[in-house]
Amino acid sequence: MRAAVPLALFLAAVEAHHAGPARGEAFRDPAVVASRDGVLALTLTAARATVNVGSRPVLAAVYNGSYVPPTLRVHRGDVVRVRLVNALEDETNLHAHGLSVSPVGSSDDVFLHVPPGGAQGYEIRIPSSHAPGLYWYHPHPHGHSDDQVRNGMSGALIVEGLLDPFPELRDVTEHVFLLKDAQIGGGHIVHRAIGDDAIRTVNGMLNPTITLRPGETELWRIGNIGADLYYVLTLDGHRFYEVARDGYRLARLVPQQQLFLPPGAREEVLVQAAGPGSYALRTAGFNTGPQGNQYAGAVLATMRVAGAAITPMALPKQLLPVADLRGAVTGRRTVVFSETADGDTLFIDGRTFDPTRTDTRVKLGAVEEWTIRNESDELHDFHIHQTHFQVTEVNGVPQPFVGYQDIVNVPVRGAVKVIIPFTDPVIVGRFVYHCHLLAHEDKGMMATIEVTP
Ligand SMILES: [Cu+2]
Repeated sequence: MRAAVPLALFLAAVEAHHAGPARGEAFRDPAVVASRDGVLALTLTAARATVNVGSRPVLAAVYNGSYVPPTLRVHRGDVVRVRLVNALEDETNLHAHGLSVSPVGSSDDVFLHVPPGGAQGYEIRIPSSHAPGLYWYHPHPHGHSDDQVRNGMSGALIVEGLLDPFPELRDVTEHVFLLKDAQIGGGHIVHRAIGDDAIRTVNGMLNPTITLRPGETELWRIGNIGADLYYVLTLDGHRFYEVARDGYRLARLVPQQQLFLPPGAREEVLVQAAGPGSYALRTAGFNTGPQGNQYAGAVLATMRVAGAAITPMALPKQLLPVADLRGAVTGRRTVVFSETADGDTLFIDGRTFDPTRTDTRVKLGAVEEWTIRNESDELHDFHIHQTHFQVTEVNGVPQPFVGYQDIVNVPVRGAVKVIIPFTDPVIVGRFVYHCHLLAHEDKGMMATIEVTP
């Protein structure tokens, strides 16, 4: 489990939002660009444009003139060729969040910055052994990441094959739910304190209606691809059956009453519709701590169940085995998150980000246990590029092993332990780890790591 949310806080928020906004438009999945014959070729132009956010025209910095850019669908072994054109006034670049791919050259290299007016070709090779699931792409230029993602520069990337090993699930209808929050003033995206007056959208829509038949099973691929907000999801009258976290399939199906998605996290879940009726998909109000932010919940979408009933399919309990890394640890480190009293400067191990400094050196083949300590009075979430990890402890409490993830919440004045495999030769090179509240990352809470052969 990701660290739990206090139940009282959660229930209070649900109570406060029973009267959600009226039902909106019909749910739509984002547009798709799929690979063909092993190649996905695409130009992404970053520019200001008037886009549609919750049925309102808003001036925002976006990719290809859309608040929700295309979902990229690739197969294992494919190559992704993106030409990034920067028509913004600030530098930008492109990061493929969660992919275990090369961090060097023109692959997933966040040290590479594209100046205003410039362009850059990226070529990202997806290994044939890559984990299938939901990943995402977004800009990662230090100092501008928060601004650009807040504007809407983020989209989904799906590596096909998540349900392939399970014949009974292969024909399940799937939908992509991309969660973004927007602060809008005077017809454009504005920056207020994190969460203040933010509207919460799914695929750029306010409370869209998704329709299922009674008993129907669907795969919902949910990504928190906003910049700074936490989501705590519930679906009235239903449970979620968790298949994968952050693109990594779990060893078994995990029933969940709620899904906790810190900034950057993804959940892929099966939903099995109950009887006819209307059920709200909600996110609860949230408080990130005494030095953090507090924001309201919202109804994100409405599930309408109608039509001829289907006999609910039997869901598998076990998925496929996942290797438990606890016996494989070769070394240990501690990483400390802290910040100044005014919250304007944030540190990892007492230092702000410096791209020219190498903070951590690891030999390929190492499997390390990292203790991530939060010495501040607000939440942070830890993310490392190019690899996933296994969460083993939260505030000293051992966590049951069910799979991997690439985002973990770090409680206020608390600590988590994770085991990170640096074993895939494709990740050799320099990359980063950071807090995925992008406002924090931009204010210094990021560090560099080099994996050497
Ligand atoms: Cu943070």
